[in-house]
Amino acid sequence: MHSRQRCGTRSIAKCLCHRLLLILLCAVCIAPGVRGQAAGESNAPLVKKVEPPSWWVGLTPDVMVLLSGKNLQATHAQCNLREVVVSRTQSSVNGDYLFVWLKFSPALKSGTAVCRIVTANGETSFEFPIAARKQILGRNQGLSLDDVIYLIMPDRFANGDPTNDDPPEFPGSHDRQKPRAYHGGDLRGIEQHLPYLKDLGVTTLWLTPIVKNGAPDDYHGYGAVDEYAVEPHLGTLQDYQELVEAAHKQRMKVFFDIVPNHVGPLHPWVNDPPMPNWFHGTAQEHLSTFSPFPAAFYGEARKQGGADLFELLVDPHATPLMRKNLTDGWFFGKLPDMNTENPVVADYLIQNAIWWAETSGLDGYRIDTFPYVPRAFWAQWHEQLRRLYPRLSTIGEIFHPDPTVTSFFAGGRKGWDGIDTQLTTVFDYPLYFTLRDVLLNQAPMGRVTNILRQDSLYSHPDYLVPFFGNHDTPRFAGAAGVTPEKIKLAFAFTLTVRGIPEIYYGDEIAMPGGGDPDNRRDFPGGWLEDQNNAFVEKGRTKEQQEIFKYVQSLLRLRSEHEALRGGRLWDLASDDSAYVFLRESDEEKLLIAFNNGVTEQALELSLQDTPGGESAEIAIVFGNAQADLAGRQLKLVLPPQSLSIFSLN
Ligand SMILES: [Ca+2]
Ligand SMILES: [Ca+2]
Repeated sequence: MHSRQRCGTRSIAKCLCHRLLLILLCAVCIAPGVRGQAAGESNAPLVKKVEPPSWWVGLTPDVMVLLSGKNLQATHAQCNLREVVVSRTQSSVNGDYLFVWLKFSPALKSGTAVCRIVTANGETSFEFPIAARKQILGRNQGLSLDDVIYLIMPDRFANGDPTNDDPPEFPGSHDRQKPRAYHGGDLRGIEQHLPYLKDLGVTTLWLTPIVKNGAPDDYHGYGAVDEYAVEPHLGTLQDYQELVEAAHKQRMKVFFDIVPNHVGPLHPWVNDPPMPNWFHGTAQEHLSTFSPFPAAFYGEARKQGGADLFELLVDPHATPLMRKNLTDGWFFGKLPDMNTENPVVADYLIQNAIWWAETSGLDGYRIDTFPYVPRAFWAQWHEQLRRLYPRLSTIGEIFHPDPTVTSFFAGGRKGWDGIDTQLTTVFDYPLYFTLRDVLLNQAPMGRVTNILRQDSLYSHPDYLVPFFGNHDTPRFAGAAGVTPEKIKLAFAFTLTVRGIPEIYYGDEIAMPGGGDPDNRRDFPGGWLEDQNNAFVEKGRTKEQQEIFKYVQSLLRLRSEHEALRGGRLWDLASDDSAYVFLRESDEEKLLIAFNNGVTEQALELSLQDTPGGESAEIAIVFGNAQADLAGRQLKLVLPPQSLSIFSLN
């Protein structure tokens, strides 16, 4: 009665309806059979993603598969192939992830394993293709001293496939007028222009990351949301495989830009990690690479009594507390930092690198934000990769001007922490900073020798990668007061000094621009609608052709002269504007003379007690300098702003 009263008279019909509904619902809830079915539908296990998506026969004795989905609290897992045994499983508490460790028996043959996952609420399965390894000559080659690296940002180089410009899942992300939107360049565009790159004389392509990103302004590739998929704007996995194969056919190599330190802010793991300690911290609470310690870069803080962040990383007296912000902090406070101390995370990242190497045949990795990952991980990562790919090379990004910092991360020797990172080599950022100071800010030319003398800090200084520009630095040609002569000097030095040089796409045609993103303009001619096509001579302006020809000539010279590639470097003379050095191989001795000054310079030097001491003749090989050798006395006249190369016989 009370309830009738509460129902009131006006809405009595509605009230009764509610009651009826409640009774019906209760009946459904109480009936035991119905309960199971109703709950079973929403609790049924579901696999949405399998990482890695495939594997190979005879590659490793086991593999860890990460399944993403729903309700994956497995009570049992089994595959249909006898040679594929589930050794253990582990699900996340919420059931969104299941790790499945698979063990392969030696009798395993290629095929697709179908693995069944049983939970308290049902069952599901996933397919795991296991292929035979491709035994093709020229896969996973690694760097040699003969190489010249060319850095490409694929979105900005050439549009080989307009159909992928605006993928359905990223509507409106393509707009060439916006500097931070996708512009349409892709993997096919690179493949189509391999003949141009071959003709220029480079041997090795480094592409900025090609994995799938998540934001409309992630054209640069550094915001991964899927470590196993190719970014749809750039093409497909098949496009990447074909590019590597086509490059190998042209006797070129391909380097993959890998980012084990972090994923993009939109990665599904950020709000739902596979394990509670998958990242260093959580989306809500984490350290930032912005350290609370004195934070000026490039040695400035040291002068003020503090230390900069990278210096703390290499300092045996810095406490772990001081280092933690850099190794465990989220990059820029926003990029989720992988917890590589968690062995499951380490395995995930190592398998990811193996998968890309095996699936594509790539020749090496450029490793992003190298110092931000604890060194013990790098040792482990390299060890496992090299066991499978002994020749694979790695180049680490250590963005710092001090060789005592950069060399600490290069492999080949143990640091004070007892760790050898096994990194093949590093980009020569110290030489980059110095060269820019010399060419753009009137620093003495001789300062480069102050960097080069510190080659003693490296196990393999001949593998260092000199460069004067990349996607993170303002365009050299865009700097104030830069002339074609300056651009030529930048190339001349980078292509004749020791090491394996890197050229940033477009610098060979003096592409202008400022800082990011203006340093990432589209290569002219990469798009059908472009008015000028700098990929061909007749489409280049006079200045573009002048620089292109110069770079091409130097690269040809480099390919013809072993001394320019791997030859030992000997300093002969240096001052404010000049630098004269030898490159010596078993075959030949080349004398290289720079004049950064705006006036002609005459130099006189003795070859006594130098590797050129026994030479009787000097002959010009490149450039317009004059030389006169009388006994062991050498007189040089160097034209303003010039490079000249002589051979000593
Ligand atoms: Ca495209
Ligand atoms: Ca880190």
